[in-house]
Amino acid sequence: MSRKKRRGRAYRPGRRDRRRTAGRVRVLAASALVLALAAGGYLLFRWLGPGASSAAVPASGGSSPAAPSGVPALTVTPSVYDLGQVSQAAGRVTVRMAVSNTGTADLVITDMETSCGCTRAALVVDGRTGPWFGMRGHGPQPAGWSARLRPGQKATLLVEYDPDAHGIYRGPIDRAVLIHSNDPRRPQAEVRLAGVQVP
Ligand SMILES: [Cu+2]
Repeated sequence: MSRKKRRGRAYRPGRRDRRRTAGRVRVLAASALVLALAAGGYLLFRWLGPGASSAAVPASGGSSPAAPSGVPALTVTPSVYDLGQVSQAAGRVTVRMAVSNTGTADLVITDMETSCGCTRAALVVDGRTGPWFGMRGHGPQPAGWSARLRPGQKATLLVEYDPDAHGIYRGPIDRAVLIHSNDPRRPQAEVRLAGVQVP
């Protein structure tokens, strides 16, 4: 019964088709509006965006001014820090790694995390130490923090290892720190902490 009804309607041109056409026109108009807004937004971004602002700030590293098409690049040295022998009796150890923006646009570090509850990391930028980041779900994970490094700018990554975190432990240590940034080639850069825990 309802089948017949549907078939009947499908063959009858009229108000329904006009409505459908009007709907299509509306969809087309909405698509055009979205495209226009996107194009406008892009032009505004090119005009006011990070390229424009970093061009106003003299880049301390490169001789060429940061082009709008510049790319940030996070470099951390060393990529593996060997603690050697870590004495559990001596307690916590903190090491420093050199972080720099070797790219041609502002580097924005938005988050950090470690691979284990015994390890935490903080970034020192312009003499100011940021919050400590630990393992997701097992350590501090501050929200709303970010650090900006201009092209050529340097910072210091502090990594702290707590030998008491796993009770009495003897043996090899291999921990990682992940640095999340806008570096398109390495959005999650990993550095490692190695060593051997002894009494
Ligand atoms: Cu651990």
